[in-house]
This record gives sequence, C-alpha cells and structure tokens, in this order.
Amino acid sequence: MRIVILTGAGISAESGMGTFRDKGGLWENPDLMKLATPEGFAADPAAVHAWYNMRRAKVRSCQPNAAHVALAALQQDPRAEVTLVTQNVDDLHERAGSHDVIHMHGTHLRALCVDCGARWPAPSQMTVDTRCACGGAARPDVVWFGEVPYHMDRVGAALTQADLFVAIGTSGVVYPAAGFVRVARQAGADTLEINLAPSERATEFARSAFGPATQTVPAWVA
Ligand code: BJW
Ligand code: ZN
Repeated sequence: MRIVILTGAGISAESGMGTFRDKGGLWENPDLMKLATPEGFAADPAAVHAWYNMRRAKVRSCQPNAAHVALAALQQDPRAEVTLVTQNVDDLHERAGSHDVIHMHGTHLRALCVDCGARWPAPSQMTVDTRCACGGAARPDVVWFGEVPYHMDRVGAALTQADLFVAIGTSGVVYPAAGFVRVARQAGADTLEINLAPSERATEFARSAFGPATQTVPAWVA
C-alpha cells in the first residue's frame, strides 16, 4: 500500500515544540508576516535570526515523541510504501529513525546564502554577520511565504500514486500543503486526518481520528 503522510507542527507539539496558530502556542502568535517572509527578513534580519536561534536551541533540547517513533516503525513495514512529507523544520522525524524525510519547508539546521545559494550546517546562533564563503549574507534554509516549497515534483508524483493520504497535526491553512488532500482524493486515494481537533480541511477527508498525536498516531499505525 502506497501511503503519503504529511506532518505539521502538531506532531511535534508534545515534544515541547510550539505550534504556529494554536492558542497558548509557544510562539504566542508570532507575526508570521514579519518573521516568515523574505520582506520581513530584509526589513529586520536580526529579529528573524533571533526567532530562529530560539527555535533552533529549543529543538536541540526536545526529543522525538511516540508519534514520530510510530511513523519511523511504519516506514520499516515491508507492506507499506511510505512517503513522509513534513512541513516542520525540526529534525525529530530523523531522530526517531525515519529516513528520506521530505522537508518541504526546509530545515533551520541549515544555512542558505542569499547571494550564491550555497548551503551549510547552521551555527547554533546565526547573526547578520554570519557569512557565506562568497561574502553573502546567511539566512535559515527554510521556505517563507511567497517562496516555492521544496521537492514539490516528488510530492506531487507520490500524491497521484497514493492509495492513502494521511495529514497529521496540521491546521490546513497554508498552501500548497493544504491542497494535498484534494489532489490525493482526485487521484482516488483514501484520506485520513489525524489532529487534536478538526482542522480547516476536516470535511475534505474521508476519515478522521482526533486526539493527541502521541496517542492517535501509534493507535493508527498498530
Ligand atoms: C495537534 C497537537 C497534538 C496541536 N496532536 N495535533 C491561496 C491558495 C494557494 C496559496 C496561497 C493562497 N493564498 C496565499 C497563498 C500563499 C501562501 C499561503 O498559503 N498563505 C496562506 C496563509 C493563505 N503560501 C505560500 O506562500 C507557500 N508558497 C507557495 O504557495 O508558492 C507557490 C507555489 C507552490 C507550489 C508549487 C509552485 C509554486 C509557502 C508557504 C511557506 C510557509 N512557511 C512557514 C514557515 C516555515 C519555516 C518555519 O518553520 O519557521 O511554514 S509558515 C508556518 O505554517 C510553517 C508551517 O510549516 C506552516 C503550516 O503550519 P502547521 O504545521 O499547519 O501548524 P499550525 O500551528 O498552523 O497548526 C498546528 C495543528 O496541530 C493544529 O491543527 C492543531 O490542532 C494541531 N495540534 N497540538 C495533534 N498534540
Ligand atoms: Zn554565497
């Protein structure tokens, strides 16, 4: 069975990573248009670096949870052909043992040169003085609003061949990920939403399971 799994901030919530849009989320309703856009970075790179430095430090102190571990186990099941796509920029799937994770919104563990496009492991603290070998300024290698998410060809191909599409812990408000359920359904796949509570996209899924990911994901995989 070909399964495409899309994860969002909710899968890492119980590891202690904040979500973006939940009440009481760790980032306390960050102004994403100032922190997660190329325009916001151009206007105040120090503020953007400070936000990512804080989150980079946070993820280093967090551990993968039972939901990440269950998905890594599913990838080992010879009956399942899993494509694991995450919107998260943390590395908790990898640390739980997953391989070939498609990071469609990049990773804050890597730096990207704004001039030449070179990539290298991000230092724990990036500043406006962090420079590429070419002299260009460094930014986190993440995908901001208005930029094109990574690996969309591979994700699109997997979605059109999927037997099952599962979205876990994502609010379904950010495109193109929010449109994946529709693509999968049109390709004839079964669709399952796993979330704490029904998301914006809830009515577009054939099936759902609501509750904390550390309980619902292992229960689904079992
Ligand atoms: C739990 C839980 C627990 C809690 N257990 N669950 C109309 C149509 C199409 C596009 C657009 C449009 N209007 C505007 C656009 C463009 C824009 C967009 O979508 N804007 C919307 C706001 C409307 N999109 C873009 O610009 C994207 N690029 C693009 O479209 O390019 C064009 C193109 C596409 C494809 C091919 C060719 C061209 C880029 C979007 C980049 C988003 N970047 C960010 C920052 C990344 C770096 C970083 O992390 O800092 O990505 S923003 C932020 O939102 C981050 C996340 O990945 C993303 C999604 O958030 P997520 O994961 O869903 O988190 P939350 O907090 O929203 O939800 C948490 C969920 O967890 C909730 O549902 C909870 O219930 C649940 N939960 N605890 C289970 N314990
Ligand atoms: Zn460079």
